Amino acid sequence: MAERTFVMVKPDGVGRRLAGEVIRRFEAKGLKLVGLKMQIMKAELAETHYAEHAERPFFKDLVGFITSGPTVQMVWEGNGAVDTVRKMNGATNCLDANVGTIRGDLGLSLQNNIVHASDSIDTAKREIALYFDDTELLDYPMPDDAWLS
Ligand code: FUP
Repeated sequence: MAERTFVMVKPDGVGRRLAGEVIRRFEAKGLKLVGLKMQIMKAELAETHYAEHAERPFFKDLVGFITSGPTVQMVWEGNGAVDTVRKMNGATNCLDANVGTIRGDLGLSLQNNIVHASDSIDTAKREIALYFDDTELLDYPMPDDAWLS
């Protein structure tokens, strides 16, 4: 199976009406959308998602922010999907992110940085399983698959 990664549009991204812009960029790149949903995250799920940061001083703020409004969860598939999406998102702090990236073009904040994406194939597996059942992930051909392989 082609590589998959987990992406989430955060409450600032939804609130600033940028969910479509985020999706547009990954579609235009040639990645394939295989899962999509939205939810206002509960604190327990947010704490599990960000468990690696549990001891960090910004953890409470981060959980407060990510549970503060609607978020969009997606799974994107394609060659090198994990690294490709991380590059397209840009550096964590929007002020450090290169122009041309989502964060570099669309944000000014460290915490409110529009989008999350898995940082490795193992993380992607863990994060996809946190938000999606297997039945919610679609396996289908795209007419342009041959051009993107
Ligand atoms: P990233 O992998 O780019 O999502 O970034 P991290 O996993 O390092 O951090 C997760 C989130 O915590 C970031 F998206 C923003 C937030 N954060 C802060 O609010 N303050 C910090 O000092 C570092 C990260």
